[in-house]
Amino acid sequence: MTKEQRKTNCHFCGYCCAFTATVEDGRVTALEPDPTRYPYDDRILAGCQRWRMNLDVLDSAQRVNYPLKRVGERGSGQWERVSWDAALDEIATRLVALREEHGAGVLASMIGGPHTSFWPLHRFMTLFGSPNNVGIGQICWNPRIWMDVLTFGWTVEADITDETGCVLIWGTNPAESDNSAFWRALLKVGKDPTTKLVVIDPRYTRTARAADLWLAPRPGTDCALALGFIHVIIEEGLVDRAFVDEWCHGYDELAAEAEAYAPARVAELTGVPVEDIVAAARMFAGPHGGAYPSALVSGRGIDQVGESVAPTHRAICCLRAITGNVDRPGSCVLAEGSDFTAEADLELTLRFMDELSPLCLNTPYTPLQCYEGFAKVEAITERFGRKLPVRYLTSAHPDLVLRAMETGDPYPIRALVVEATNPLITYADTHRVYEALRSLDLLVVLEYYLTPTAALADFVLPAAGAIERSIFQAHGGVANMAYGGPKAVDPYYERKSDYEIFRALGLRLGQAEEWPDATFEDAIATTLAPCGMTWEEYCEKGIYHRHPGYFKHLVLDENDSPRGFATMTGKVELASEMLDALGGQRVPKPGTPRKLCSPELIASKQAEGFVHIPLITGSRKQPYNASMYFNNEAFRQRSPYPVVEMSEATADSLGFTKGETVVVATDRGEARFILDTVAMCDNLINVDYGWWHPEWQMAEPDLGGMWESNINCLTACDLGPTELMIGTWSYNAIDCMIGHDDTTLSWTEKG
Ligand SMILES: Nc1nc2c(c(=O)[nH]1)N[C@H]1C(S)=C(S)[C@@H](COP(=O)(O)OP(=O)(O)OC[C@H]3O[C@@H](n4cnc5c(=O)[nH]c(N)nc54)[C@H](O)[C@@H]3O)O[C@H]1N2
Ligand SMILES: Nc1nc2c(c(=O)[nH]1)N[C@H]1C(S)=C(S)[C@@H](COP(=O)(O)OP(=O)(O)OC[C@H]3O[C@@H](n4cnc5c(=O)[nH]c(N)nc54)[C@H](O)[C@@H]3O)O[C@H]1N2
Ligand code: SF4
Ligand SMILES: [Mo]
Repeated sequence: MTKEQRKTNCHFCGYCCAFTATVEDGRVTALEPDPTRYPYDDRILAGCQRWRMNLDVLDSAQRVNYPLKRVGERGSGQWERVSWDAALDEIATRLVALREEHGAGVLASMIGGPHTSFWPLHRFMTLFGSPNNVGIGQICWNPRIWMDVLTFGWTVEADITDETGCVLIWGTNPAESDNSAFWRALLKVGKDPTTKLVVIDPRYTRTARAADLWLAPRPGTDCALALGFIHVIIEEGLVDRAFVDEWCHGYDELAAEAEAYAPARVAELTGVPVEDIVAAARMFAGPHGGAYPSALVSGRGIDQVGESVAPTHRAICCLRAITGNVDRPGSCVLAEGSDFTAEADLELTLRFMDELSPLCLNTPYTPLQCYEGFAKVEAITERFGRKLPVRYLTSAHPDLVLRAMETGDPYPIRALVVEATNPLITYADTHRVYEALRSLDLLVVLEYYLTPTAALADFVLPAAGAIERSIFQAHGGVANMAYGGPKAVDPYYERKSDYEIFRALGLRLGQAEEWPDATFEDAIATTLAPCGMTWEEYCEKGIYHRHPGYFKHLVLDENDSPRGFATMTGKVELASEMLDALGGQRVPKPGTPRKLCSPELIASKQAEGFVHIPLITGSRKQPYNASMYFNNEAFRQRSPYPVVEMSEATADSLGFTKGETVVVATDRGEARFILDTVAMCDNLINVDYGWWHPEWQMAEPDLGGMWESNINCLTACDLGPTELMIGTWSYNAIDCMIGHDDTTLSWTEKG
């Protein structure tokens, strides 16, 4: 018997904490936090409810351990265990036949949150010849990346230091979504009387509770709020004139736009009191304008508000710029591209741009989020040696991909690879996704578990998870940072890492030349080579990181002139020349919220006693993560059912009672929840997302109970009413009908 201690990492959230595994005869028998490696912090582990699950998940009875092939009707739950060779040979043969019949665009892929390295999938897709990668691109971080890049030439990070005078947290709730050093830092800021913490969120979250000032705008009105801050800062002479005069382009245009956003009007538009608008603007700008640096972090709350998403992010960028909070210590600092090979190069997309471009479905619908738009912006950032995360910034719009599946227009998409996502639960418009997936000729799902999505597959391929695969978390290459570490053991049973699976498939499709590294670890060693770190050093430290430094626009170029910003004008663009050139807005103007209830639905539901009300969905909560961890018994006991939240005053005035079952509906569909009352904006509801029953039979018609409390049965992703540069659809700031329901929710029958 052998017994060894091995370094490894957890991957139950994006933080990838370091652990030491005790390995006996190829099996992990114990796991202990590793205080020697990034990002060790005993408070993080104390606050984490998940890390002890690692051993159970590694050998859970519910894991898929062998390749499965569908033998019955699609969704019938009848599977045959097949060998890897049989599965991959058949998938490869069918893909080649489909490509011959319909062209390379016939294959699409879908991904989810940052659960694994997605570049092997995208390298496979690129070499196959298809640009049809659908993912979270338009609704998660991506709007921020785009607008940061168009305004500053690269993405911006908060640099919270002792000098920071104010931290503004906008539409993010790290208390629930990010149990990390960042949340710990905010708790410290909250307690520090010399640093102001401002939180902007319609709900009184744990993050809001830590704040000096909490602003609760009505969802989707944040762009008006940001323009209101800009208005106050200009009126009160708090603008950093020196920075604006020398380094900003389009100040007068922005000022003219902000003119119309006096606090009284903004208070009406947003529901935030005038005095709070003024106080927050003063706190961020500093008492004499630029007296101290301020940092700003935004999140998903403002990433998913459809038409308003780009202007909101742009207004926030302008707010940073006019207060001089750009690349100054303690403020908002421009990240740097990675010293190691960027994901854009690993995916090979840039190299095959010319072949992929003509098949790009997004052209001309979303002129920024498409291959042409990407190429225009990339040409500018490239001058500074920065490679943008192409897979996010070109991800195909789900409306267009679903349409190509449904109708064959403009060409048929007949096959789909799904990796580390559960689109029947997490993508918008479940009914539509369901019909489209059912209609496919070939659906391949790489998973840990038989999820509702996997239940519809032709092949389910068993994916290796953390501990049994190495981790290289690189944030798409927008920061000079990667972290993670080695696997402790080889995958259990016949599971394989995602890298192994796509390489094996690639080899069958004649891609051998482009997959020179036999293992993921070899591939990471190659990736790290340019920054001078070996794989062994990376495993030892758990991180590669280089701080980007400050005032980088002042670095002298070859002509001894300050190099400026990587934008069309070389300055921070308060008026965006690129958006203008693409047919978008030069300066930010708020859009209108997405309506999902037709007058007919409103009338018919009102007749049944329903109420028409604004809706936000999916605000993060521990212990779950999107559609994951519902199979954890302890979690289920602690957080037993999906909820709709509203304020007590709203419940009272609308006649709802805490604990009752309610039904929520739009034109797209409906779902049921248990009502809870919490501190939040009045006349608004917040609905959980991700809920299904992993313990139920994973076959039609129930598909793991996914129709009961799945909020994405109500949402939509159609292109028309979205933001038209990126194509962001709405998970927040939508409308719905809510009413009483006499049915007993299946979740409440248990126990
Ligand atoms: N209504 C609404 N919808 C939303 C959101 C919202 O707020 N509201 N949020 C959106 C956002 S921001 C995101 S990022 C998405 C998240 O959506 P998803 O990423 O689709 O959600 P998860 O439940 O995290 O799905 C992950 C699936 O991947 C599997 N998995 C985990 N790790 C691995 C791995 O290493 N390899 C493989 N092959 N599989 C793995 C898990 O078992 C799980 O079934 O949801 C989006 N959808
Ligand atoms: N526990 C848990 N943690 C997670 C995840 C998870 O599913 N569960 N998912 C991971 C992923 S994929 C992501 S992208 C991150 C997201 O992490 P966060 O950015 O923190 O995301 P949310 O909690 O969805 O949204 C933040 C806040 O935005 C508020 N909000 C909603 N609409 C608006 C609006 O119109 N304006 C403003 N100002 N605020 C609004 C909500 O009330 C919510 O409190 O979390 C990650 N961490
Ligand atoms: S914080 Fe995240 S990565 Fe760290 S132990 Fe918890 S779940 Fe795992
Ligand atoms: Mo996300």
